Amino acid sequence: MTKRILILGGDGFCGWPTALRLSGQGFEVAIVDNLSRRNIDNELCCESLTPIQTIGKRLQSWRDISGRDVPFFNLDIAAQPQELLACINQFKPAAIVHFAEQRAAPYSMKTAWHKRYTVDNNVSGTNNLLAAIVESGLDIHLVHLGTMGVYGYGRVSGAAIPEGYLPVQIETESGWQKTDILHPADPGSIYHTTKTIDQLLFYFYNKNDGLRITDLHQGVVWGTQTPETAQHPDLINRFDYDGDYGTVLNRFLMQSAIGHPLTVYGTGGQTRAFIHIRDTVRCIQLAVENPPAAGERVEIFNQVTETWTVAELAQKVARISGAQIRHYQNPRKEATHNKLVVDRNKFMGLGLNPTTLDEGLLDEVVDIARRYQDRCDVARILPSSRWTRQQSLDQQGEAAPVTVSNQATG
Ligand code: NAD
Ligand code: USQ
Repeated sequence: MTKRILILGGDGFCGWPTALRLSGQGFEVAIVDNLSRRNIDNELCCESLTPIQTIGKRLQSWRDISGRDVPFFNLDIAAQPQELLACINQFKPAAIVHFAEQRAAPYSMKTAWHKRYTVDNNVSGTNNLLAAIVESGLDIHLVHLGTMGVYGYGRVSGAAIPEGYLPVQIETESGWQKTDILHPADPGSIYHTTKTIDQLLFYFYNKNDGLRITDLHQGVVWGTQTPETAQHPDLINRFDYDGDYGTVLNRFLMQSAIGHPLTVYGTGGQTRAFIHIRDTVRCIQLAVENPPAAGERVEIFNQVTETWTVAELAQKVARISGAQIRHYQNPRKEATHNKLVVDRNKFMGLGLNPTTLDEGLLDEVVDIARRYQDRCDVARILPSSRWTRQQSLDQQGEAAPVTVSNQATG
């Protein structure tokens, strides 16, 4: 029998290409989404740089092109637990991929309301899902999209971040005992904090109910299209570029296409982990195809392919496009410089062949950012959320540029 997979958050940036990939690979896929991300576009008065179609049009076009049907359930997993359970009981998935959370760190720090919304939505959604899986009595493998931000970004400089568990030795009455603990959490925003709470929920439901769970600690995703979304304009993936939802590399690519200076926050010495959207969908397929055995602890993978400083990214984009680099006062509270070494052997061991920055970069600039540059609202580019009350008072109005250069200073 074909494996059934329910994709929660399947209308989003990572969820949509994943749904198409798995459907195209012969899995029976259904999508759950409450379209909240599209409502947030309305709230922020900003749209995807790419002209994304309604979910109905997307699914109709996919049916026409592939001959495959993907049912859609419009429901809020944080607010409609009974409907979520009914959906699981009706579709009877072998695996559920959980993307359905508010995922922007700046949006989560905007106001007290945004902090409450992010915690309520993400933590309740994950708990409702876990409770529903238990209540269904079905043997379902849960694959969740976590974040590298649960670890902080290299608290012990130069020490590799392990895949979830840290081996430690604890002194006991009878000597030193070895054990594994979850790597200490060190979130840098309310959004990242919700992912650290998710981890504890997974730990508990795995221990108590024996749920089979894979948590994928993913880095910043860049790029837009996958082979499936590129098949027809109606299938195009979303491309966020605004100060809240746009992530750093896609923002730089878009900025270079429209002649805006690259917006480096602070020194640019922040090192982060990155992965192309094509590798995101491959990793999720690998995770779905390699579930932990019954009784095994929560499986944790680091879903990243390379690490760069923000300044290095800006320099790369400036070199290929001639863009100017501008340093702005950092709207966030984060280390000015950090080293980041990440253990990522598990996906490599399962056969992932990563897309690196240098291969894909030009294509993304030319094909997407330039093609849709007329849709960009320049007023949405600079950041509008601040991490602390003091920063809000100090950096009122537009983010102030602090230096301008043709080369980031790093
Ligand atoms: P996205 O906002 O584009 O997609 C999330 C989708 O979930 C949206 O379509 C939204 O409408 C839906 N959703 C949110 N809350 C919901 C709810 N309560 N009920 C039903 N649907 C709901 O985000 P994305 O970039 O696709 O990220 C997906 C997941 O991957 C997130 O959990 C995020 O934390 C994680 N992640 C993303 C990145 C990245 O760079 N984009 C990196 C690491 C991890
Ligand atoms: N940054 C800039 N200029 C910009 C935008 C960002 O210098 O114009 C800097 C930020 O200060 C930060 C770094 O770039 O140091 C990364 O910021 P980002 O917005 O690209 O990524 P982040 O806020 O960390 O969040 C994104 C996703 C989130 C995911 C996370 C993975 O939105 O869902 O969990 O990446 S990770 O960063 O590995 O935790």
